[in-house]
Amino acid sequence: MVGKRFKERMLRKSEKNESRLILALDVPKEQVQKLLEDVSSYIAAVKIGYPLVLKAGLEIVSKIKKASDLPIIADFKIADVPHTNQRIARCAYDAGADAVIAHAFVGRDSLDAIIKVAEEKGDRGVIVVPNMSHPGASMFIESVSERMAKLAVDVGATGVIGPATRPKEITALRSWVGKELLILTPGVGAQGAQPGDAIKSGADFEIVGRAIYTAKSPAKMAKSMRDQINESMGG
Ligand code: OMP
Repeated sequence: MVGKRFKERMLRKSEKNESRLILALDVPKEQVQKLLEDVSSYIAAVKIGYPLVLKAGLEIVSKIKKASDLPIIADFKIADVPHTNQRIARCAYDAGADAVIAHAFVGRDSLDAIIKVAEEKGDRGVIVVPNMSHPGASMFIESVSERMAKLAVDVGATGVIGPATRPKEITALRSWVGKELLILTPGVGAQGAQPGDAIKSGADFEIVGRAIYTAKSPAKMAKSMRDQINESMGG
């Protein structure tokens, strides 16, 4: 498995902040600093994707890296031919990302290319997408999610994305990927899942964006969601 170092970092941060929450930082760059100041002690990692990077530039990853010790997951949903995948992953890791998110549907060679870069860059993480949280996932992706989850294991990925919105599919996902791979689950809050439901079904972390960053007090909301998840785990 690639990315053991990234996985250990995430788990250490998770333990320190007693948190299974990942913040989806899909906000304008002007909001980043304050939001991170408010919620950093209640989360285990941040996920940075196109909504922020396409406006702020890739250097926002480096800036956040310098300003905070939270693990950074670059959510570029990488989905291209092998050599392009490799270049995208290299850009993300060079900017300071600890892990990248990549689509599985492009096939084994495209994922292998990313895993190779992750190894070269010092055991960074690769999170593969075998399923998604939105209703449209039922059109195509759900029907092949078992094969894609097993591909994630075969290529040596660090983890997979699972749909918090459909907890039964997380239980199935866990049975396909085994214990070692991390399962990160978006869909909590704005997309309808309750904090804790995905973890109870076998996930390791819950990804939350809008429910936290549009709240009147993001700090209170992050703390409350973190605590709800912990209570659901019996902690
Ligand atoms: P909220 O719906 O605002 O909590 O944000 C969820 C975050 O997770 C966004 O950054 C989405 O792009 C991302 N996401 C999903 O919502 N569903 C998926 O199936 C996969 C992802 C992802 O890979 O992070």
